[in-house]
Amino acid sequence: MSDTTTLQSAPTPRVNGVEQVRRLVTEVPGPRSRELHARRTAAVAAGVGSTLPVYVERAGGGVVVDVDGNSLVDLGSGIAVVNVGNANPRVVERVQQQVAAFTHTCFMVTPYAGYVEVCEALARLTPGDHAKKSALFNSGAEAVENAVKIARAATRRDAVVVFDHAYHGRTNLTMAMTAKSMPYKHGFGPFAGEVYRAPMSYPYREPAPISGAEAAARAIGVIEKQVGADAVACVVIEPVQGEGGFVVPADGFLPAIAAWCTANGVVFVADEIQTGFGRTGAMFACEHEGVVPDLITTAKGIAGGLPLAAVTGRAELMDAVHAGGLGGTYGGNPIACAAALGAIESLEDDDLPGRAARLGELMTERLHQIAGGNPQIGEVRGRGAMVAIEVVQPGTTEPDAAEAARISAACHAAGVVTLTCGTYGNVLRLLPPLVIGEDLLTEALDVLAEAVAG
Ligand code: PLZ
Repeated sequence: MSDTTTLQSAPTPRVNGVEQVRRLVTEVPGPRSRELHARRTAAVAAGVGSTLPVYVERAGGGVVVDVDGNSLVDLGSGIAVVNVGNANPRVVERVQQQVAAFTHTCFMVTPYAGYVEVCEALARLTPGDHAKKSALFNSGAEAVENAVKIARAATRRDAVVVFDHAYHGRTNLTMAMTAKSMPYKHGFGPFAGEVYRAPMSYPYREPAPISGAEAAARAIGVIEKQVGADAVACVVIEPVQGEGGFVVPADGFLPAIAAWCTANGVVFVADEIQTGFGRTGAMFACEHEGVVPDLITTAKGIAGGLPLAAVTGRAELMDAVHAGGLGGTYGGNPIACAAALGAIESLEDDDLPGRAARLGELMTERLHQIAGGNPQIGEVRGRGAMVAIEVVQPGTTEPDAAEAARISAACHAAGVVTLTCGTYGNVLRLLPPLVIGEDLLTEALDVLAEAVAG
């Protein structure tokens, strides 16, 4: 190597043609984004929001490039969707082949192999070694709706139990199952009946420390008194709550709820729509506590950005539904299935669950360091590459949504895409693509540190 080459810095890597850098060339959002935003405001319904109105031109690895040429670090993954990275090459290749072969026949009319292959992969990857079957849908909410249909058909019971801070979707039944009123439910009732809410294990917000087993006993007490065990078709729970604030229940909570379900003929449904496909450092979050759900709902990370969702579960439960009772025009669309097969291949071949664990350690360590000097950070929590800070009034546990919004906005202005969540709107969450470079993630955390410090 000559002297001149050693003086040059290593070229920044590219993924999908996207340089893996944070680089701002205009203010955020820039003029082109603002122009598009004005058109959008005239054409798109006001009820559809956007966290950060920069309009995207290209994305890959850990970077999103906007129409003004700004490169932003992606700590959102399109809400935990592009775990394998945006336009992941394996996804792109399979989608391109499929889209050129046929785009749609409807699995319910003339089926195709991709759907079957995705269901085979789900049977292999989801927790438990029992016989499993799956049905495919388009969105997370649709998967949750169908899990409830299956549980009701299998048990011939009506009641659905969900938890405080839960998020399960925006359709009528899933709005009823979602806890938070504004913005998800406000003004949209009446909601579906036979949905009951039990207290969650939310360690940071317990008035006094209680164990996972105690929190489960509290929830079970509510269910038995207010619903009756023999009326319950299913208990639906996110193993780590997503929209509700990245709430990680105390150890032992999930296994105790699952065991109670088994003992009472209740279907235990894990909603792994946000936690699934490597995000938490395991393929599915239930695995951290050895919980084997009867049914599991998946979406988001399953197909690298194409709309696909699934219900997977015990074959005898899945088969309890009469022929023709499950379906939909687009469920398991061939292009979405091709994308899923590419995404799953990448998750497994590149050990992305392992990478999630590593990225999680990196983020958690840094966030604890940041929290040390900034008393508005009440808690750092999460699992794997699903981590968050809960922002409070210093010295209290009083939620401070305005401060969380300020920190998030400061990150946006500096070219880092961050999201907030939580029942109280005071949780800043980090969900990087699992393929993000560690240097880039570290740089984004530097930006976050500065944003927190103000
Ligand atoms: N279950 C656990 O996280 C979707 C919602 C974004 P859909 N979460 C992101 C928003 O504001 O609409 C989600 C989830 C869990 C179900 C869903 C619903 O999945 O694909 O958005 O319907």
